Amino acid sequence: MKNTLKEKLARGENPVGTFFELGGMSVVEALGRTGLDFIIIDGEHGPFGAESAMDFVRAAEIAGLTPLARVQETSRSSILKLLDVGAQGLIVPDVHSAEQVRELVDYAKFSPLGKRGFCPSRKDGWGFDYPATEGLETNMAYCNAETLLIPQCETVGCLESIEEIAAMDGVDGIFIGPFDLSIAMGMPGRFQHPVFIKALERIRDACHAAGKFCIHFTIDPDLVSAGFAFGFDAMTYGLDAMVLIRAFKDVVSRIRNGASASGADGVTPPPRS
Ligand code: 3PY
Ligand code: MG
Repeated sequence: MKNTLKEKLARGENPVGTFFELGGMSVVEALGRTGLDFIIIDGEHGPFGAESAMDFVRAAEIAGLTPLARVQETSRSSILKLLDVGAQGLIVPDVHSAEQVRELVDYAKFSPLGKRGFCPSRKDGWGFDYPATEGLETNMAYCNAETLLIPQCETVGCLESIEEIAAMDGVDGIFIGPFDLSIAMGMPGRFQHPVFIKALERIRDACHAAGKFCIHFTIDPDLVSAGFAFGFDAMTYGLDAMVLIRAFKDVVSRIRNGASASGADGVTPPPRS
């Protein structure tokens, strides 16, 4: 299946996604009605394994969202399984070195880029979908191009090697983890600190010098546009659970303050006099 997130990035559009933590295919369907471009099925901080991720991938495909998945750990089987169930890109957390990323390329990309193990699987309709129908070499080249390997830059080791990592064949882009990166840099949550901003600039510039994309993450809705203005190619806003809580808190507080009772939400009729 063509990777629409990759196409949008290539066209210089500003894709926006969110972390999927709540579980449930109805949640994926609902997110498909929001205008978001991608979801990240979170196997690191979320509870999901490959089996439930497969169902969320299916739901995302139907809902018009690009299904990315964050792997639980940097092992061969974590990576292989999520790609085989059809995730169209992997976010890989807790990367510390270029060496480790070379290993990730081996796990995630077929020959000649890496050493990904092959078996007909859901990703290619168990051997019955294009490009499996065109032969193994075409299938492998197609998967290499259409499934994105995206290490996270969230450790000092990764930051220090970011130029080498971003330039590596098989690495499609970098995802910044601002929470862990700021913690690792000894400035937890101080996202406006000049040293932290310098680090963000370094990561962004390393990606762009290598012709790769750079995705950032924020839990502040007002910082999504600021992220694009800063030069990030895609933004991830929040977590589904957090956005749901915020939305209901807002509605409840408006109800308590009488705003919706007066018809101010444009939906609720004003009270009869
Ligand atoms: C971070 O900010 O560290 C992340 O990994 C986002 O989930
Ligand atoms: Mg992190």
